[in-house]
Amino acid sequence: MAVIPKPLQVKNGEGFYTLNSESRIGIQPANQELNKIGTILSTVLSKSAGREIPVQSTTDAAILLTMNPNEKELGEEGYRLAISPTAIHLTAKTPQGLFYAVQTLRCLCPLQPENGSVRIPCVQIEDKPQYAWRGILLDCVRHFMSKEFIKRYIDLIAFHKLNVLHLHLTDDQGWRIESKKYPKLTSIGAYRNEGDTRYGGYYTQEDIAEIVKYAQSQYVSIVPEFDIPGHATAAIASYPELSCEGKSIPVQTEWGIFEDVFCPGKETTFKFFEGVLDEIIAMFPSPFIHIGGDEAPRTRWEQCPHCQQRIKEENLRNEHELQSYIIRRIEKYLASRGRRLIGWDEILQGGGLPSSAIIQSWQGMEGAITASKAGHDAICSPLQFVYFDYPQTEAQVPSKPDWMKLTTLEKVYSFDPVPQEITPEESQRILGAECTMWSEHAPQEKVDQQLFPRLCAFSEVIWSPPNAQDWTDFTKRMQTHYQRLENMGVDYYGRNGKE
Ligand code: TNX
Repeated sequence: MAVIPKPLQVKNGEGFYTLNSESRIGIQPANQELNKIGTILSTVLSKSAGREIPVQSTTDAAILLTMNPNEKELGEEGYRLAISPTAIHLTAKTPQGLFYAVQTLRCLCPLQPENGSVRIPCVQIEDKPQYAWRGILLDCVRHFMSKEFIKRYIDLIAFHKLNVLHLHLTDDQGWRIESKKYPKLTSIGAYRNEGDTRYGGYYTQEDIAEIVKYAQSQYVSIVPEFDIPGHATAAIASYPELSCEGKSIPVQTEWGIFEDVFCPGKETTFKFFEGVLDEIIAMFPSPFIHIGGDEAPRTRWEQCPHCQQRIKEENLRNEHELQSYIIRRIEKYLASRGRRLIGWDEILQGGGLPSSAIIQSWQGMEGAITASKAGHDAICSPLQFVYFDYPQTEAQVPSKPDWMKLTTLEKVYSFDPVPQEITPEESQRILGAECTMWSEHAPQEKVDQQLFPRLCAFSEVIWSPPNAQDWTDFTKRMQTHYQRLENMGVDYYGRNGKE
């Protein structure tokens, strides 16, 4: 049985359920949401069987999807899947749990029907995830990713039972989201010069609505990131008054960290933050908004009379405290609108952060350790384990200094999102983990080869309990899973599906 991520409990049975001309999918209760899940299951089974397996509002069907609010021990995302020679029962407390039961059933269907018959092995599975936050970041800035591409990724991550898609939407090299209030953010900020051509693109508010809706149908929540106060060149190129110097600068064409950041000395900058955040809040229903906070040089602030004035007026000791002043103000603003702030681990610098702010730890696990000890929730994205822009095979390592970045499949599989240094109580604040796909060196056609198969290992280390994790067993299951990826057109390892 080659299910990835590995389920919590599996009891193998005898024999098979064989899809036949009588096979029907029944749903209970008969409501719209379950009907949608029934349709997803019908698509999977019909494709496998080569004929339509219909969905009906009945309990009298061999394949039965049941939602039962009393199944408390399954939690919000767990499910039970029982396959016998005569029936397939999928049970959960929530629609999301049923959706994951369907994903597991997809892994149990044969890759190809044998002599035209689809046989599904008898088994009893009870499953639920270890962590609630199972995410991936796509950087749609350094290279733009089309709406269709994002939707394809929503399918791929949901199949691996991930539930958060963090979209990195603003940076030095582009601004990728339409603002009606600040139209130059896209008319200027969405494009950069690459030789004689203009490279870029952005999502309209309608595109975002479509992506958000699609993600909801796959139980994926989209967390938008608007990077403040650094990685701001594209915004400053659009509205130069947002920087300390107010000089006109182009959208960046190089990768790196840049000194022109937002000017927190001027009130107009905060007006801008709030205006953009209002639009982001209206577009994304997620309770969480990511405001970046990473890699913000303080050099301009040191020279800026507005910033120095702010430091004085607010009794701040230095520019680090000025950064935390920004984050605190934004946190309050978001909280007043019912949203929680997430920021990269740099937002801990300068202190004074309210405990409701969530820390995403990327420079190792230190951010998560400090955060959880200080009462913050944390998401773990240590670059040593889950930076999938780093090479995954020796062949992908471009040059010597990059050897330390080599992050093999086995290394990803060894990742544990709970740092050793924290107490069991503090570990409750580790919401989960997120892998990242920074795209400086990955235009969208190269994203598959960076993410796969590492995303499969990642899904297992955050879904399955540590005692179910076993590298040898995982690599065996992957042999079947590679064929599934191939069937889905995933270019794992950049081999176009060929080992
Ligand atoms: C660090 S992770 C960054 C990104 C880069 C990435 C490249 C983080 C908060 N900042 O801006 O794309 O490294 O690996």
